[in-house]
Amino acid sequence: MEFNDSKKINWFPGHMTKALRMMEENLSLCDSVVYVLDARAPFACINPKLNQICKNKPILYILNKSDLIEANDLSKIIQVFKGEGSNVISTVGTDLKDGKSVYSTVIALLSDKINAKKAKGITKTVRVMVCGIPNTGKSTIINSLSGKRQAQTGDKAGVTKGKQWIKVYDMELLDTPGTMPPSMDNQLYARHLAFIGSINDNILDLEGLCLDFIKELTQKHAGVLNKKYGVTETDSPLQIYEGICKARGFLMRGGEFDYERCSKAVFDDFRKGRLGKICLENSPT
Ligand SMILES: Nc1nc2c(ncn2[C@@H]2O[C@H](COP(=O)(O)OP(=O)(O)OP(=O)(O)O)[C@@H](O)[C@H]2O)c(=O)[nH]1
Ligand SMILES: [Mg+2]
Repeated sequence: MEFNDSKKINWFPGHMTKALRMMEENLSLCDSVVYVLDARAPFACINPKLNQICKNKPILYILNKSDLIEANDLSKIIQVFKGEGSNVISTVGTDLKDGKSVYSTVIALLSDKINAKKAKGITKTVRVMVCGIPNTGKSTIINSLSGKRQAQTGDKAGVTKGKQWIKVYDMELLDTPGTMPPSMDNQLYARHLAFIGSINDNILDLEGLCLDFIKELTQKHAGVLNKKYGVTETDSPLQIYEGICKARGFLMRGGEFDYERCSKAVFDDFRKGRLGKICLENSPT
């Protein structure tokens, strides 16, 4: 089997144009922005279009899915954000305690504004827009923060379709659909977003991407594929791919390799943390 270089990745369906417009329209109602990133690829999760829309509001960056990376990678990433003067915390979206810490950090960030209102006898309702790339855990964090399953969640890109305001005590949170940049100039970042499940699998060449993933893992995370599938990492990426097919029994009638099933299984293993804690980026490229 021969693999062509995987195609340029770009995913910007019409509903994202609509979602970005909705965010622009609603931002003036909001006091701050909670910008949710996937800790496995936090720099790929920065959408310049979103930053442009939010530039006049205080932003709290959330490194979510921090359970899927090692603590030393997490601290390196936090240093990068802090070094740029950004507000940042890490979370496990499903953890109620982390939901509460998102709440208290936002309140602390806006304390001057809240106290100024309080001095005039007004209890301020704090409005927060929760945004980010698809599948980073925005709706999950809102549910943990509110203690109720109010926002729909799911392990694929594009679960939230429209806007939804959710009230928690004196805070109103705007859940928004995940949005991609209109064009992805950095294709390494685009591949990372594809690997972590932030791009709709149906538009991707998963078989070609799996080969890219194997190349990246053998170069930057030696030992991971050997440990999980028993393959020899000094082999070529295609031989490793075929080794995984053999190890997992992904063979078609006639003994041909079932690359498609294999790619789905490898990405499923990675996305669910079954390859171990793997951080694709702990600094910007
Ligand atoms: N391991 C892990 N999984 C998480 C975490 N937070 C969320 N998830 C899972 O990630 C998946 C996506 O979560 P959602 O909350 O639907 O993500 P979203 O950002 O709202 O996605 P869209 O609405 O599609 O943009 C779900 O399967 C969640 O259970 C986390 O901290 N760790
Ligand atoms: Mg959502």
